[in-house]
Formats: sequence, structure tokens, C-alpha cells
Amino acid sequence: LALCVVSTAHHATAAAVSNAKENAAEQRPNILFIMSDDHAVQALSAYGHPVSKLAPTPNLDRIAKNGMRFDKGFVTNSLCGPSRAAMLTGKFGHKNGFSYNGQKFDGSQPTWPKMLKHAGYQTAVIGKWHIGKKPEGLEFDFWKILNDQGEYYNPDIITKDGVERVEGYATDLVTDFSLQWLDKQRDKSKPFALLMHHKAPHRNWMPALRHLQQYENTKFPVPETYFDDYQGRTAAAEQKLNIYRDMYEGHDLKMTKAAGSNELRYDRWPDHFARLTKEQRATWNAAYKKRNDDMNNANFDDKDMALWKYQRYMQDYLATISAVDESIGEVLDYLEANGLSENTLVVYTSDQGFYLGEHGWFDKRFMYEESMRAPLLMQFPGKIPAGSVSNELVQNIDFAPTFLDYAGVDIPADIQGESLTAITSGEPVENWRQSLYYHYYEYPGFHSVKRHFGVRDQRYKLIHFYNDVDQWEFYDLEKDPSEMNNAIDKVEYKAEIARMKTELSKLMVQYDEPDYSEWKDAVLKRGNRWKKGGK
Ligand code: SGN
Ligand code: CA
Repeated sequence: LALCVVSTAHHATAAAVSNAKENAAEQRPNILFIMSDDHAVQALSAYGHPVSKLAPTPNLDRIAKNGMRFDKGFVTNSLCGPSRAAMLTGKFGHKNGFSYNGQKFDGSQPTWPKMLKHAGYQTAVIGKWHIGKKPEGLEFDFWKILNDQGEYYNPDIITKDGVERVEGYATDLVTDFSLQWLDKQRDKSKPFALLMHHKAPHRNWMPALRHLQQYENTKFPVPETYFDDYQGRTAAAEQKLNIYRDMYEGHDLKMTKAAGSNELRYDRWPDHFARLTKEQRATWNAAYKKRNDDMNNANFDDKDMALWKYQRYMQDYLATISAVDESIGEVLDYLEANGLSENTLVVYTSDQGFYLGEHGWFDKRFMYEESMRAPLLMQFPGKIPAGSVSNELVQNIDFAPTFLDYAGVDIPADIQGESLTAITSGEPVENWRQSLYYHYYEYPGFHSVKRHFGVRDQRYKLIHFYNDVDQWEFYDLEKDPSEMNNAIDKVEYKAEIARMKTELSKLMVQYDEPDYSEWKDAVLKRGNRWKKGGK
């Protein structure tokens, strides 16, 4: 507007301003947002967990070395769809309309990719989407996605032209499509925002052919809580996430029916294996044969069987991460080789954490540490100090404001997350949030994890399970990092519990949660599909 009133040398001024704008536009960073599905912190070696030492992720560790590792990165709701919706909008599920899997994301609402596009970015999503059949309403310049949960082998790929079954391994295909877009399909005069979303290491943990035997001789350390009896924790006792009780022996653990046979035991969704070509299947069977025959001949008792299952689960889960790690390496190499590294913010995270046998579990959902916490690494040379570590409480609603901030786009007032740029600058941070709010809704549902909400601060966690139970839990994470001792009735914590209850109420007001009485008995809109007793 100011330009309109300048009459002399109008053109010169306008041209100068527009040049300056263009230069500024060129300076706006590219954003490469890489997310995998169900990648546990324990399985990323930059975090140093004993499991990851046996299955290192050297390429992911490059991001930590080049930039910042967040040690307290959390989600609002440990489930794929709700987490993705929170990331796209910067808002909790009760605000963005996505609180449990099976809902459809309303793409007409403001999202950071759309806002960046309107600010002149080229935007694309490649890989797992899972919050609707297509990314409708988000106005991506380009999209190429897996169908729903996605398949590991020869997956169906959906684009605006329709569905096509593409031969190959999902992680490799998502990498190839991403590199193709970066190299040949985007408008290079604009900054880009690419959402590269892997399916791996999601259930049912099918490694690439080249990794099938990668960990067959590795013995992973069994968590101390593997045979947890869930004392003092009603909800934990009623879940269906148990490795030795709830995993499908064929589908998940690739166990065969008898020595000498390739026929899988219970395989709930045989389509995953039916997708392999004859040649792929032959390589697959050969890779598992000896281990399966040995298991079938062993005559294990229950305990040894449970321990065997843990090792098989870990071998497969971690082998799917090998392909993810290779993918990250390829993409980082591409950025470096093409002069893009300097001006690209690279983010790696997962839609939530995951249990690797802690409490005897796989999957996520609970507000306990392993699933509420997710890996988070960010590099941006010159802007984020190399090799830095943050211990601040950050949450997946912070991505949207962070990306808008880096791109110089105004952050809408109703976004509930905070820009992380104060933290990523590496300067001491003042006035950062002291606690996090969490809410999980999907019950009755697959895996039978009760509905709950709660608060976590730097040291304590308070959880309220509700709906068909009414149970409070309290943990001192410093003294009880494995969350085995529900201290809700312990007199020595009385004051802390009262303080955390107040904190919880404060957060519910701050985030504008509907009154508890309005939703406590609500039935999931998906109807009776998730009847108690499992899928
Ligand atoms: C599938 C999995 C579940 C998992 C959900 C949600 N079963 O249904 O174990 O909890 O996805 O995962 S599977 O055997 O079909 O793979 S999420 O990551 O999409 O939230
Ligand atoms: Ca997930």
C-alpha cells in the first residue's frame, strides 16, 4: 500500500522492492519434513539406547550431528491419524476434528503446507498419508501416497491419476519418488516443502529382501519390564498389546506351522504376503526357514516362547528401520550434492513412539513414555547449532508454527503449538512451557487401551483413565522411569499430585478442551466395529 502513494520513480522503487522480495524469497528455507511411522526412540542410535547400539542408524545420526536432538519430544495423542492431524494444524484433536483413527481429516482448515503454498512454496506429500483417501483440500502441488496404512511390498500408489500397484519395497519407492520430485518435478524457482512419510517401521514389520537376515544372529536385551504383571495399573492390565499374547504368529511374527513347512501360522491379513511376487516370496521363505524350523523343533515352554517372540519382533522391526536409515542417507546425500543442504531445514520424526517389549508390549496409544515420546532431530546449517541437544518439553503441535516461522509466514493466533525457533537458535530459552497435555480417545477399540488424558512435566506424570473405568495414575519419572509404580495413593506425593491436578485443569482451559462431562461417555462414531474383545 505504501508503494501506491509514491509517484516519482514509482517504477524504480517498485522494481527494487520486488527484487528485494525475490531475493528474500530465495533465502526462505526449504523444508524437508521426514516422518516415519511408529519409530521408537529406543531404535535410533543418536539417542544411545542399548537396543539401538546393536542396530545403529548412522544416517539418522547425521541429522543429530549436523543439528539438534530433542530429548523431550512428545505427541498429543499416540496414534497415527491424530498425530498427523496435530502436526498439520498445530492443534489438538478436539480443535482439528481428528481424535481417533478412522476419522477423515478436514483438509479445508488451515494447515502449514497450504499456508506455505500460499506464501509461494512448492509443496508435496509423498508416502503414507492415512488421514483420508487423498490429501483433499491441502492444495499440494504434488502428491503420491500409499493406500491407507500402506503395504510394504509392491504397494498400491495413489496419485491424482488413480491407483497403481508398483513393484518394489515401500521405503525404497517413497525415497525414489521423493528424489524424483526434488530433482525433476518441482518448480525450482520456488522454495519447497516436502513431506516424505515412510510406512516403516509400522506393523507388520516386513523388512526389505536385502535386510531379511540382517539381525538373525543378534540377541537384543530383553526389557526388565517384559514380564510386567501390571499391578496397580488397571488400564495397563486390560490392554491387548502384548507381544506373547496378542501378536498374530503368522502375520506379525512370520512363524510357520511346522518344521519343513513355509505355511504361516495365524495370518489375519494374508494380502500382505500375497502381494509378494513368486521370486520375492522364495527369497523370503529361504531367509526365515532355518530360524522357523529351529523354533518349531525347539519345544519351548511359555516363557522361552515369549522370549523367542521378543527376539523375532526386534529382528524384523529393526530391519525395517535399516531401509529407513538408508533412505535418509540418500536424501541427505542428494541435498549435499545439489547445494541444497545449506538452505534446507531437515526434520526427522515419527508419528509417535513405540513399545519394544517394555511392559511386554508392542504398539503405542498409552501416555507412558515409550509411546508418548517420539524421536525428533532437526538440522539447518548456520541456524541450528551442530551437535546440540534440547531438553525442553516440545510437542507435535509445535511443527506447524515452527515451519511457518522459518518461512516468515505469520502464525495464526489460534494455533496451539509454539514455534521452536527460540530453542533451535541454541540460545538459552526463557518462559518455555512447563507441562504437556495429552488425550487418547480410541476406546472401545483395537488393542483395548482405555481412554485417558493427563499432564506431564519435567518430572511427574498424572493420568486419568475414564469411560468405563475411573482410575488415576501418578508417576515420579525421576525415581520410576519405567512407570511401574502408580503412586497416586502415596502420601509423600500428596502435594505434587494436587499441584499436577491443578496443572491439568489449567491446560484443559488453556487448550479449550470441552467440558469433561460432555465427552466422557461418547461413543466412537465408527459404531460397533470395535466391540470389546478385539477386532
Ligand atoms: C493397524 C495395526 C495396529 C495399529 C493400527 C494403528 N494392525 O491397525 O496394530 O495399532 O494400525 O496404527 S495391522 O496388523 O493391521 O498392522 S497407526 O500407526 O496407523 O496409528
Ligand atoms: Ca503410527
